Amino acid sequence: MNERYISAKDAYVSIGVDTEAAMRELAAIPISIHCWQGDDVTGFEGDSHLTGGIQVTGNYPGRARTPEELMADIDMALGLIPGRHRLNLHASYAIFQGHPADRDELAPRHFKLWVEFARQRGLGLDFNPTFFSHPKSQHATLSSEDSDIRAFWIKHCRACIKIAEYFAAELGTPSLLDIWIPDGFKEIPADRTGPRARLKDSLDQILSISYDKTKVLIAVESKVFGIGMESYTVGSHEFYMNYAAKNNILCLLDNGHYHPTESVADKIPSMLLFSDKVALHVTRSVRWDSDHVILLNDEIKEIAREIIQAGTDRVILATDFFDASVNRIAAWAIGVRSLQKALLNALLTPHDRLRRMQDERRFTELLMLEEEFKLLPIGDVWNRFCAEQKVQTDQGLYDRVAEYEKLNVRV
Ligand code: RNT
Ligand code: ZN
Repeated sequence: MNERYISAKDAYVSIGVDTEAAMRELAAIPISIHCWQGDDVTGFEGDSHLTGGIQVTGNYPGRARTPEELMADIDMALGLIPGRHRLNLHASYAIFQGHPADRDELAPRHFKLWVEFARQRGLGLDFNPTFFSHPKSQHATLSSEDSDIRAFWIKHCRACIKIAEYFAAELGTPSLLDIWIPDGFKEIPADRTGPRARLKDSLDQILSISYDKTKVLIAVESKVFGIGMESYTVGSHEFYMNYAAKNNILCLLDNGHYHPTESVADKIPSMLLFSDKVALHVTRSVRWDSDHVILLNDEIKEIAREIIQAGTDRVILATDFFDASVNRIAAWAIGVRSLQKALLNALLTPHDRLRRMQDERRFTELLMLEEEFKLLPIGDVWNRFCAEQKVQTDQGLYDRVAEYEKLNVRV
């Protein structure tokens, strides 16, 4: 293994890339790992089933059913993922300990056990208000024509800001709060403006509370369609991009939320010419926003290249996928590790040389170097990185998951 790494290192030196520096940088990139892969976006509120135009498919056994199971599974997954990361929670993962509260009444105490969990493991926490899987989200939430419904969800979101503020204060690292709502229409809307005007007003009301902007980073996440909302989503890309710019909050790009030929890799550098930071949900859509587990495909590689060229401090990274057709710990491990492999690939890319070739319009050479680069031994660098980080290499990864599965049979 060592020999293979040494020869890989030399191969990268020949194109002007330092593998040691690449591994150092990779180890320092935090990814906010979504808790909701572990239990198929169910949460701990009891009776709710998943709504909001998102769907988990598959019937592989073993989803986490309690906070204890989910925490144990997250621990197992973290042990398979190199580097130090963050945990991304949804409001529906509140732990009530016998005293349930509705979404508009959520408070920091409902997340105390999560804060302890995070503190013990040195993780930062990010947060998401949950605008789906609730009786009051049946028709619409922040864009509702019913003022009581709107007031309920505004209150929920404000409560979540306070919870995120608590996370940041307790853990000493800012918390990203991402607002995604499922509001939209199956059929061609008669009025496209009204719901958006109401959403705008709701967001204004939410942001009018005082909160510590150094502790809570608020982001808005757009979408082009959802299941049952094929014709119109209120929170469209243009809506949120403009809202975020005008109100000095963050825009969050989920790469499953655009028309299939649109590229989030292309959006990142454009956004960053106008804002300091951009937030991402990394996922994999197959024909639709299906939230498949991230793999090391061209889309992810291109996104990673833009992140590395922009500077990793400018792109806030989170994962967002949910697959119930495979072992859920494996899903986390495969997905996050694939994103890290894409980042490693980008860190091993001779960006300056490639850029120069583009500027000098040496397109033949550029094409050739790109193709040469694709076959360099990145796998040997990845294995070395895993070994340095004391996590399993790809070989043997399945056995680790299978062993845990056997010890934790859930029927
Ligand atoms: C839905 C959005 C949203 C959710 C999570 C559970 O299409 O991507 O981010 O996946 O909030
Ligand atoms: Zn998302």
